Amino acid sequence: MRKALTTITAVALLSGAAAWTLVARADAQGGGTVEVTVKYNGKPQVDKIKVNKDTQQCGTEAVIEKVAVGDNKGLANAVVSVPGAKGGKLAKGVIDQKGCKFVPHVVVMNPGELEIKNSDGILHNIHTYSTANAPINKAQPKFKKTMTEKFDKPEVIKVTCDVHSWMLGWVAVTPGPAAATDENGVAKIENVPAGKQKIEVWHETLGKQTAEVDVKPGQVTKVAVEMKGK
Ligand SMILES: [Cu+2]
Repeated sequence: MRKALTTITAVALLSGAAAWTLVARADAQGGGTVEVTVKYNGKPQVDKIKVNKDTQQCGTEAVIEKVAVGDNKGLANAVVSVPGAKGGKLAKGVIDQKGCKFVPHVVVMNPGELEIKNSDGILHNIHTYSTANAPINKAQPKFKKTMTEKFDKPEVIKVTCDVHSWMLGWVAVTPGPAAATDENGVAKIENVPAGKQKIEVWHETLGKQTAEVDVKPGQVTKVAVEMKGK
């Protein structure tokens, strides 16, 4: 009896491994990576306000980057997505409240759970301005290190804190592959279906722009997008 069980387990393990190999191959053949460089020729827009609350964690000045421009005119914090592609495989969304800022400034996730951290160890109150998903207005006391909320519907959600008026973040819930640009304006979107695809770029201050790209399976296709000023 014991021997039979062992055999069944071994067969189950083997077939599991075979299925995994097939899936991995389908990915490599079916999709490619798109490296998008988003540029902006205009000036950075940065607001600075004095802080006189929780200064030990927040500091005495809050810097609000409405348009963050890095080296070579690269635009940070833009969301780059593929509206025509479904079935995203992005990592679980995580946002932290650290130094009385939302980190990262823009979270990109597929529909599902968002982990909300409180590294500051002070009272924050997360407030979302969503329409497709149920809005959240919830205190996160200093002892509560993590909360989890669900965002099942695709939309870009503005996030603020009712305790610290300057805190601002964004959660982009997208059904397919997507990414946010880094400080140099570069975003790598993985698992993009091969063929002609429309790429959409969204920025909180500069709005939307689109580009066309021909995705080659298993390869990195580069595309540059320039955002127009508002
Ligand atoms: Cu706060």
